[in-house]
Amino acid sequence: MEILHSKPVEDGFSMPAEFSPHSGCILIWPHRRDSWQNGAYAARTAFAELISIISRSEKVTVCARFEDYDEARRLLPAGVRVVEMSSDDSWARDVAPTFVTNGKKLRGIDWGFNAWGGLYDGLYFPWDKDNKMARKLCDLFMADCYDLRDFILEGGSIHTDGEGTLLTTEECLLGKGRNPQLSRQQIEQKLCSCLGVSKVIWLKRGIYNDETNGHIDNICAFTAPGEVVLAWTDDKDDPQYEISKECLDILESSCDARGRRIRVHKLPLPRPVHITEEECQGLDNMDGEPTRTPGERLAASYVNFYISNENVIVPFFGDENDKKAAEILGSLFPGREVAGISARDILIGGGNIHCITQQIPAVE
Ligand code: KQY
Repeated sequence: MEILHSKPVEDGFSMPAEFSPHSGCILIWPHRRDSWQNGAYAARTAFAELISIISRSEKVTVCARFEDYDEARRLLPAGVRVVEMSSDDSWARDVAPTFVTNGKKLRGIDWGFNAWGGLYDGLYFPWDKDNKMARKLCDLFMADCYDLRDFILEGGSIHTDGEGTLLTTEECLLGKGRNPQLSRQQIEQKLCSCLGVSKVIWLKRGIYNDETNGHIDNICAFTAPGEVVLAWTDDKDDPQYEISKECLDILESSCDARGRRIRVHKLPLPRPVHITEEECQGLDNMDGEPTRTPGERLAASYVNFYISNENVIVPFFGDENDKKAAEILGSLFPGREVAGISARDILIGGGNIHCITQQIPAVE
């Protein structure tokens, strides 16, 4: 595996859309006791269910710490590969490589990772094991690796349509915790030269109370070139309303890289989800402090789905909108079957299905 210091675009590489074919998917077995309640046991059940659905149509690799390997191996289907790898937490979307291809070869991008904001407003310290995962995974997959460690970026903060357009949020990419030394224009330039896009659509903010500083993958996602789903509420008293309306206005007045007007499909949100006292008691303290407060609103959204080769796997929250969200996504992905996963135990960790997966694009 070679470490590359050029930029993917100058080598003819770009990032395909998630709805393009995959050769596999990477996840990390959850273990962090201040992220996942009850020693991560409940989350492990949800991860195992998700992994088993993805593995119907993709080769899944799960990274597990030395001390968790036996349990992961026991709980996961035989066709899933479990490899020992150290990690600080379990967000493959953000710490695994962003894969780029030239159609024939696969390469990975190793962005800098600082736990969603470093010493400014990051969520844990240290994060050095997570920051080394992208490079180790490139090695595992024999994919040459672009060294972009001087640029802080998480996979959950970008979505591409594979045809030159990228979606992101100002709240995240222009925040003080990532790359405060770079201007918006310089950040846009970096995205274009690394991912093969020529048009960046900047939404202002992500889901209300999202601790990632508003990752795009929780509020808006491409379902096809020129088409997106947007997390939506009609409740004007919900602080989310103003955020989603602002996104809608931007999207409806935007064209993509190929000049198409963006078509927006509203995906209803579940009723607000709040963490309970009992759930908080199941979380260990971090540096002596609780990581969540009883009653805190969690960043629940159906937009945080994963598109596998044969399924669209959607978080369910035990809400009346679970069915509606599944129906909408089913109509937008006619060739794939929608599968719902009871995702509360993943959500308590601060993200959802999309955040714990990283697709590996298929190449010839
Ligand atoms: O949503 C994500 N991509 C990651 C969430 C991290 C939460 C850490 N508690």
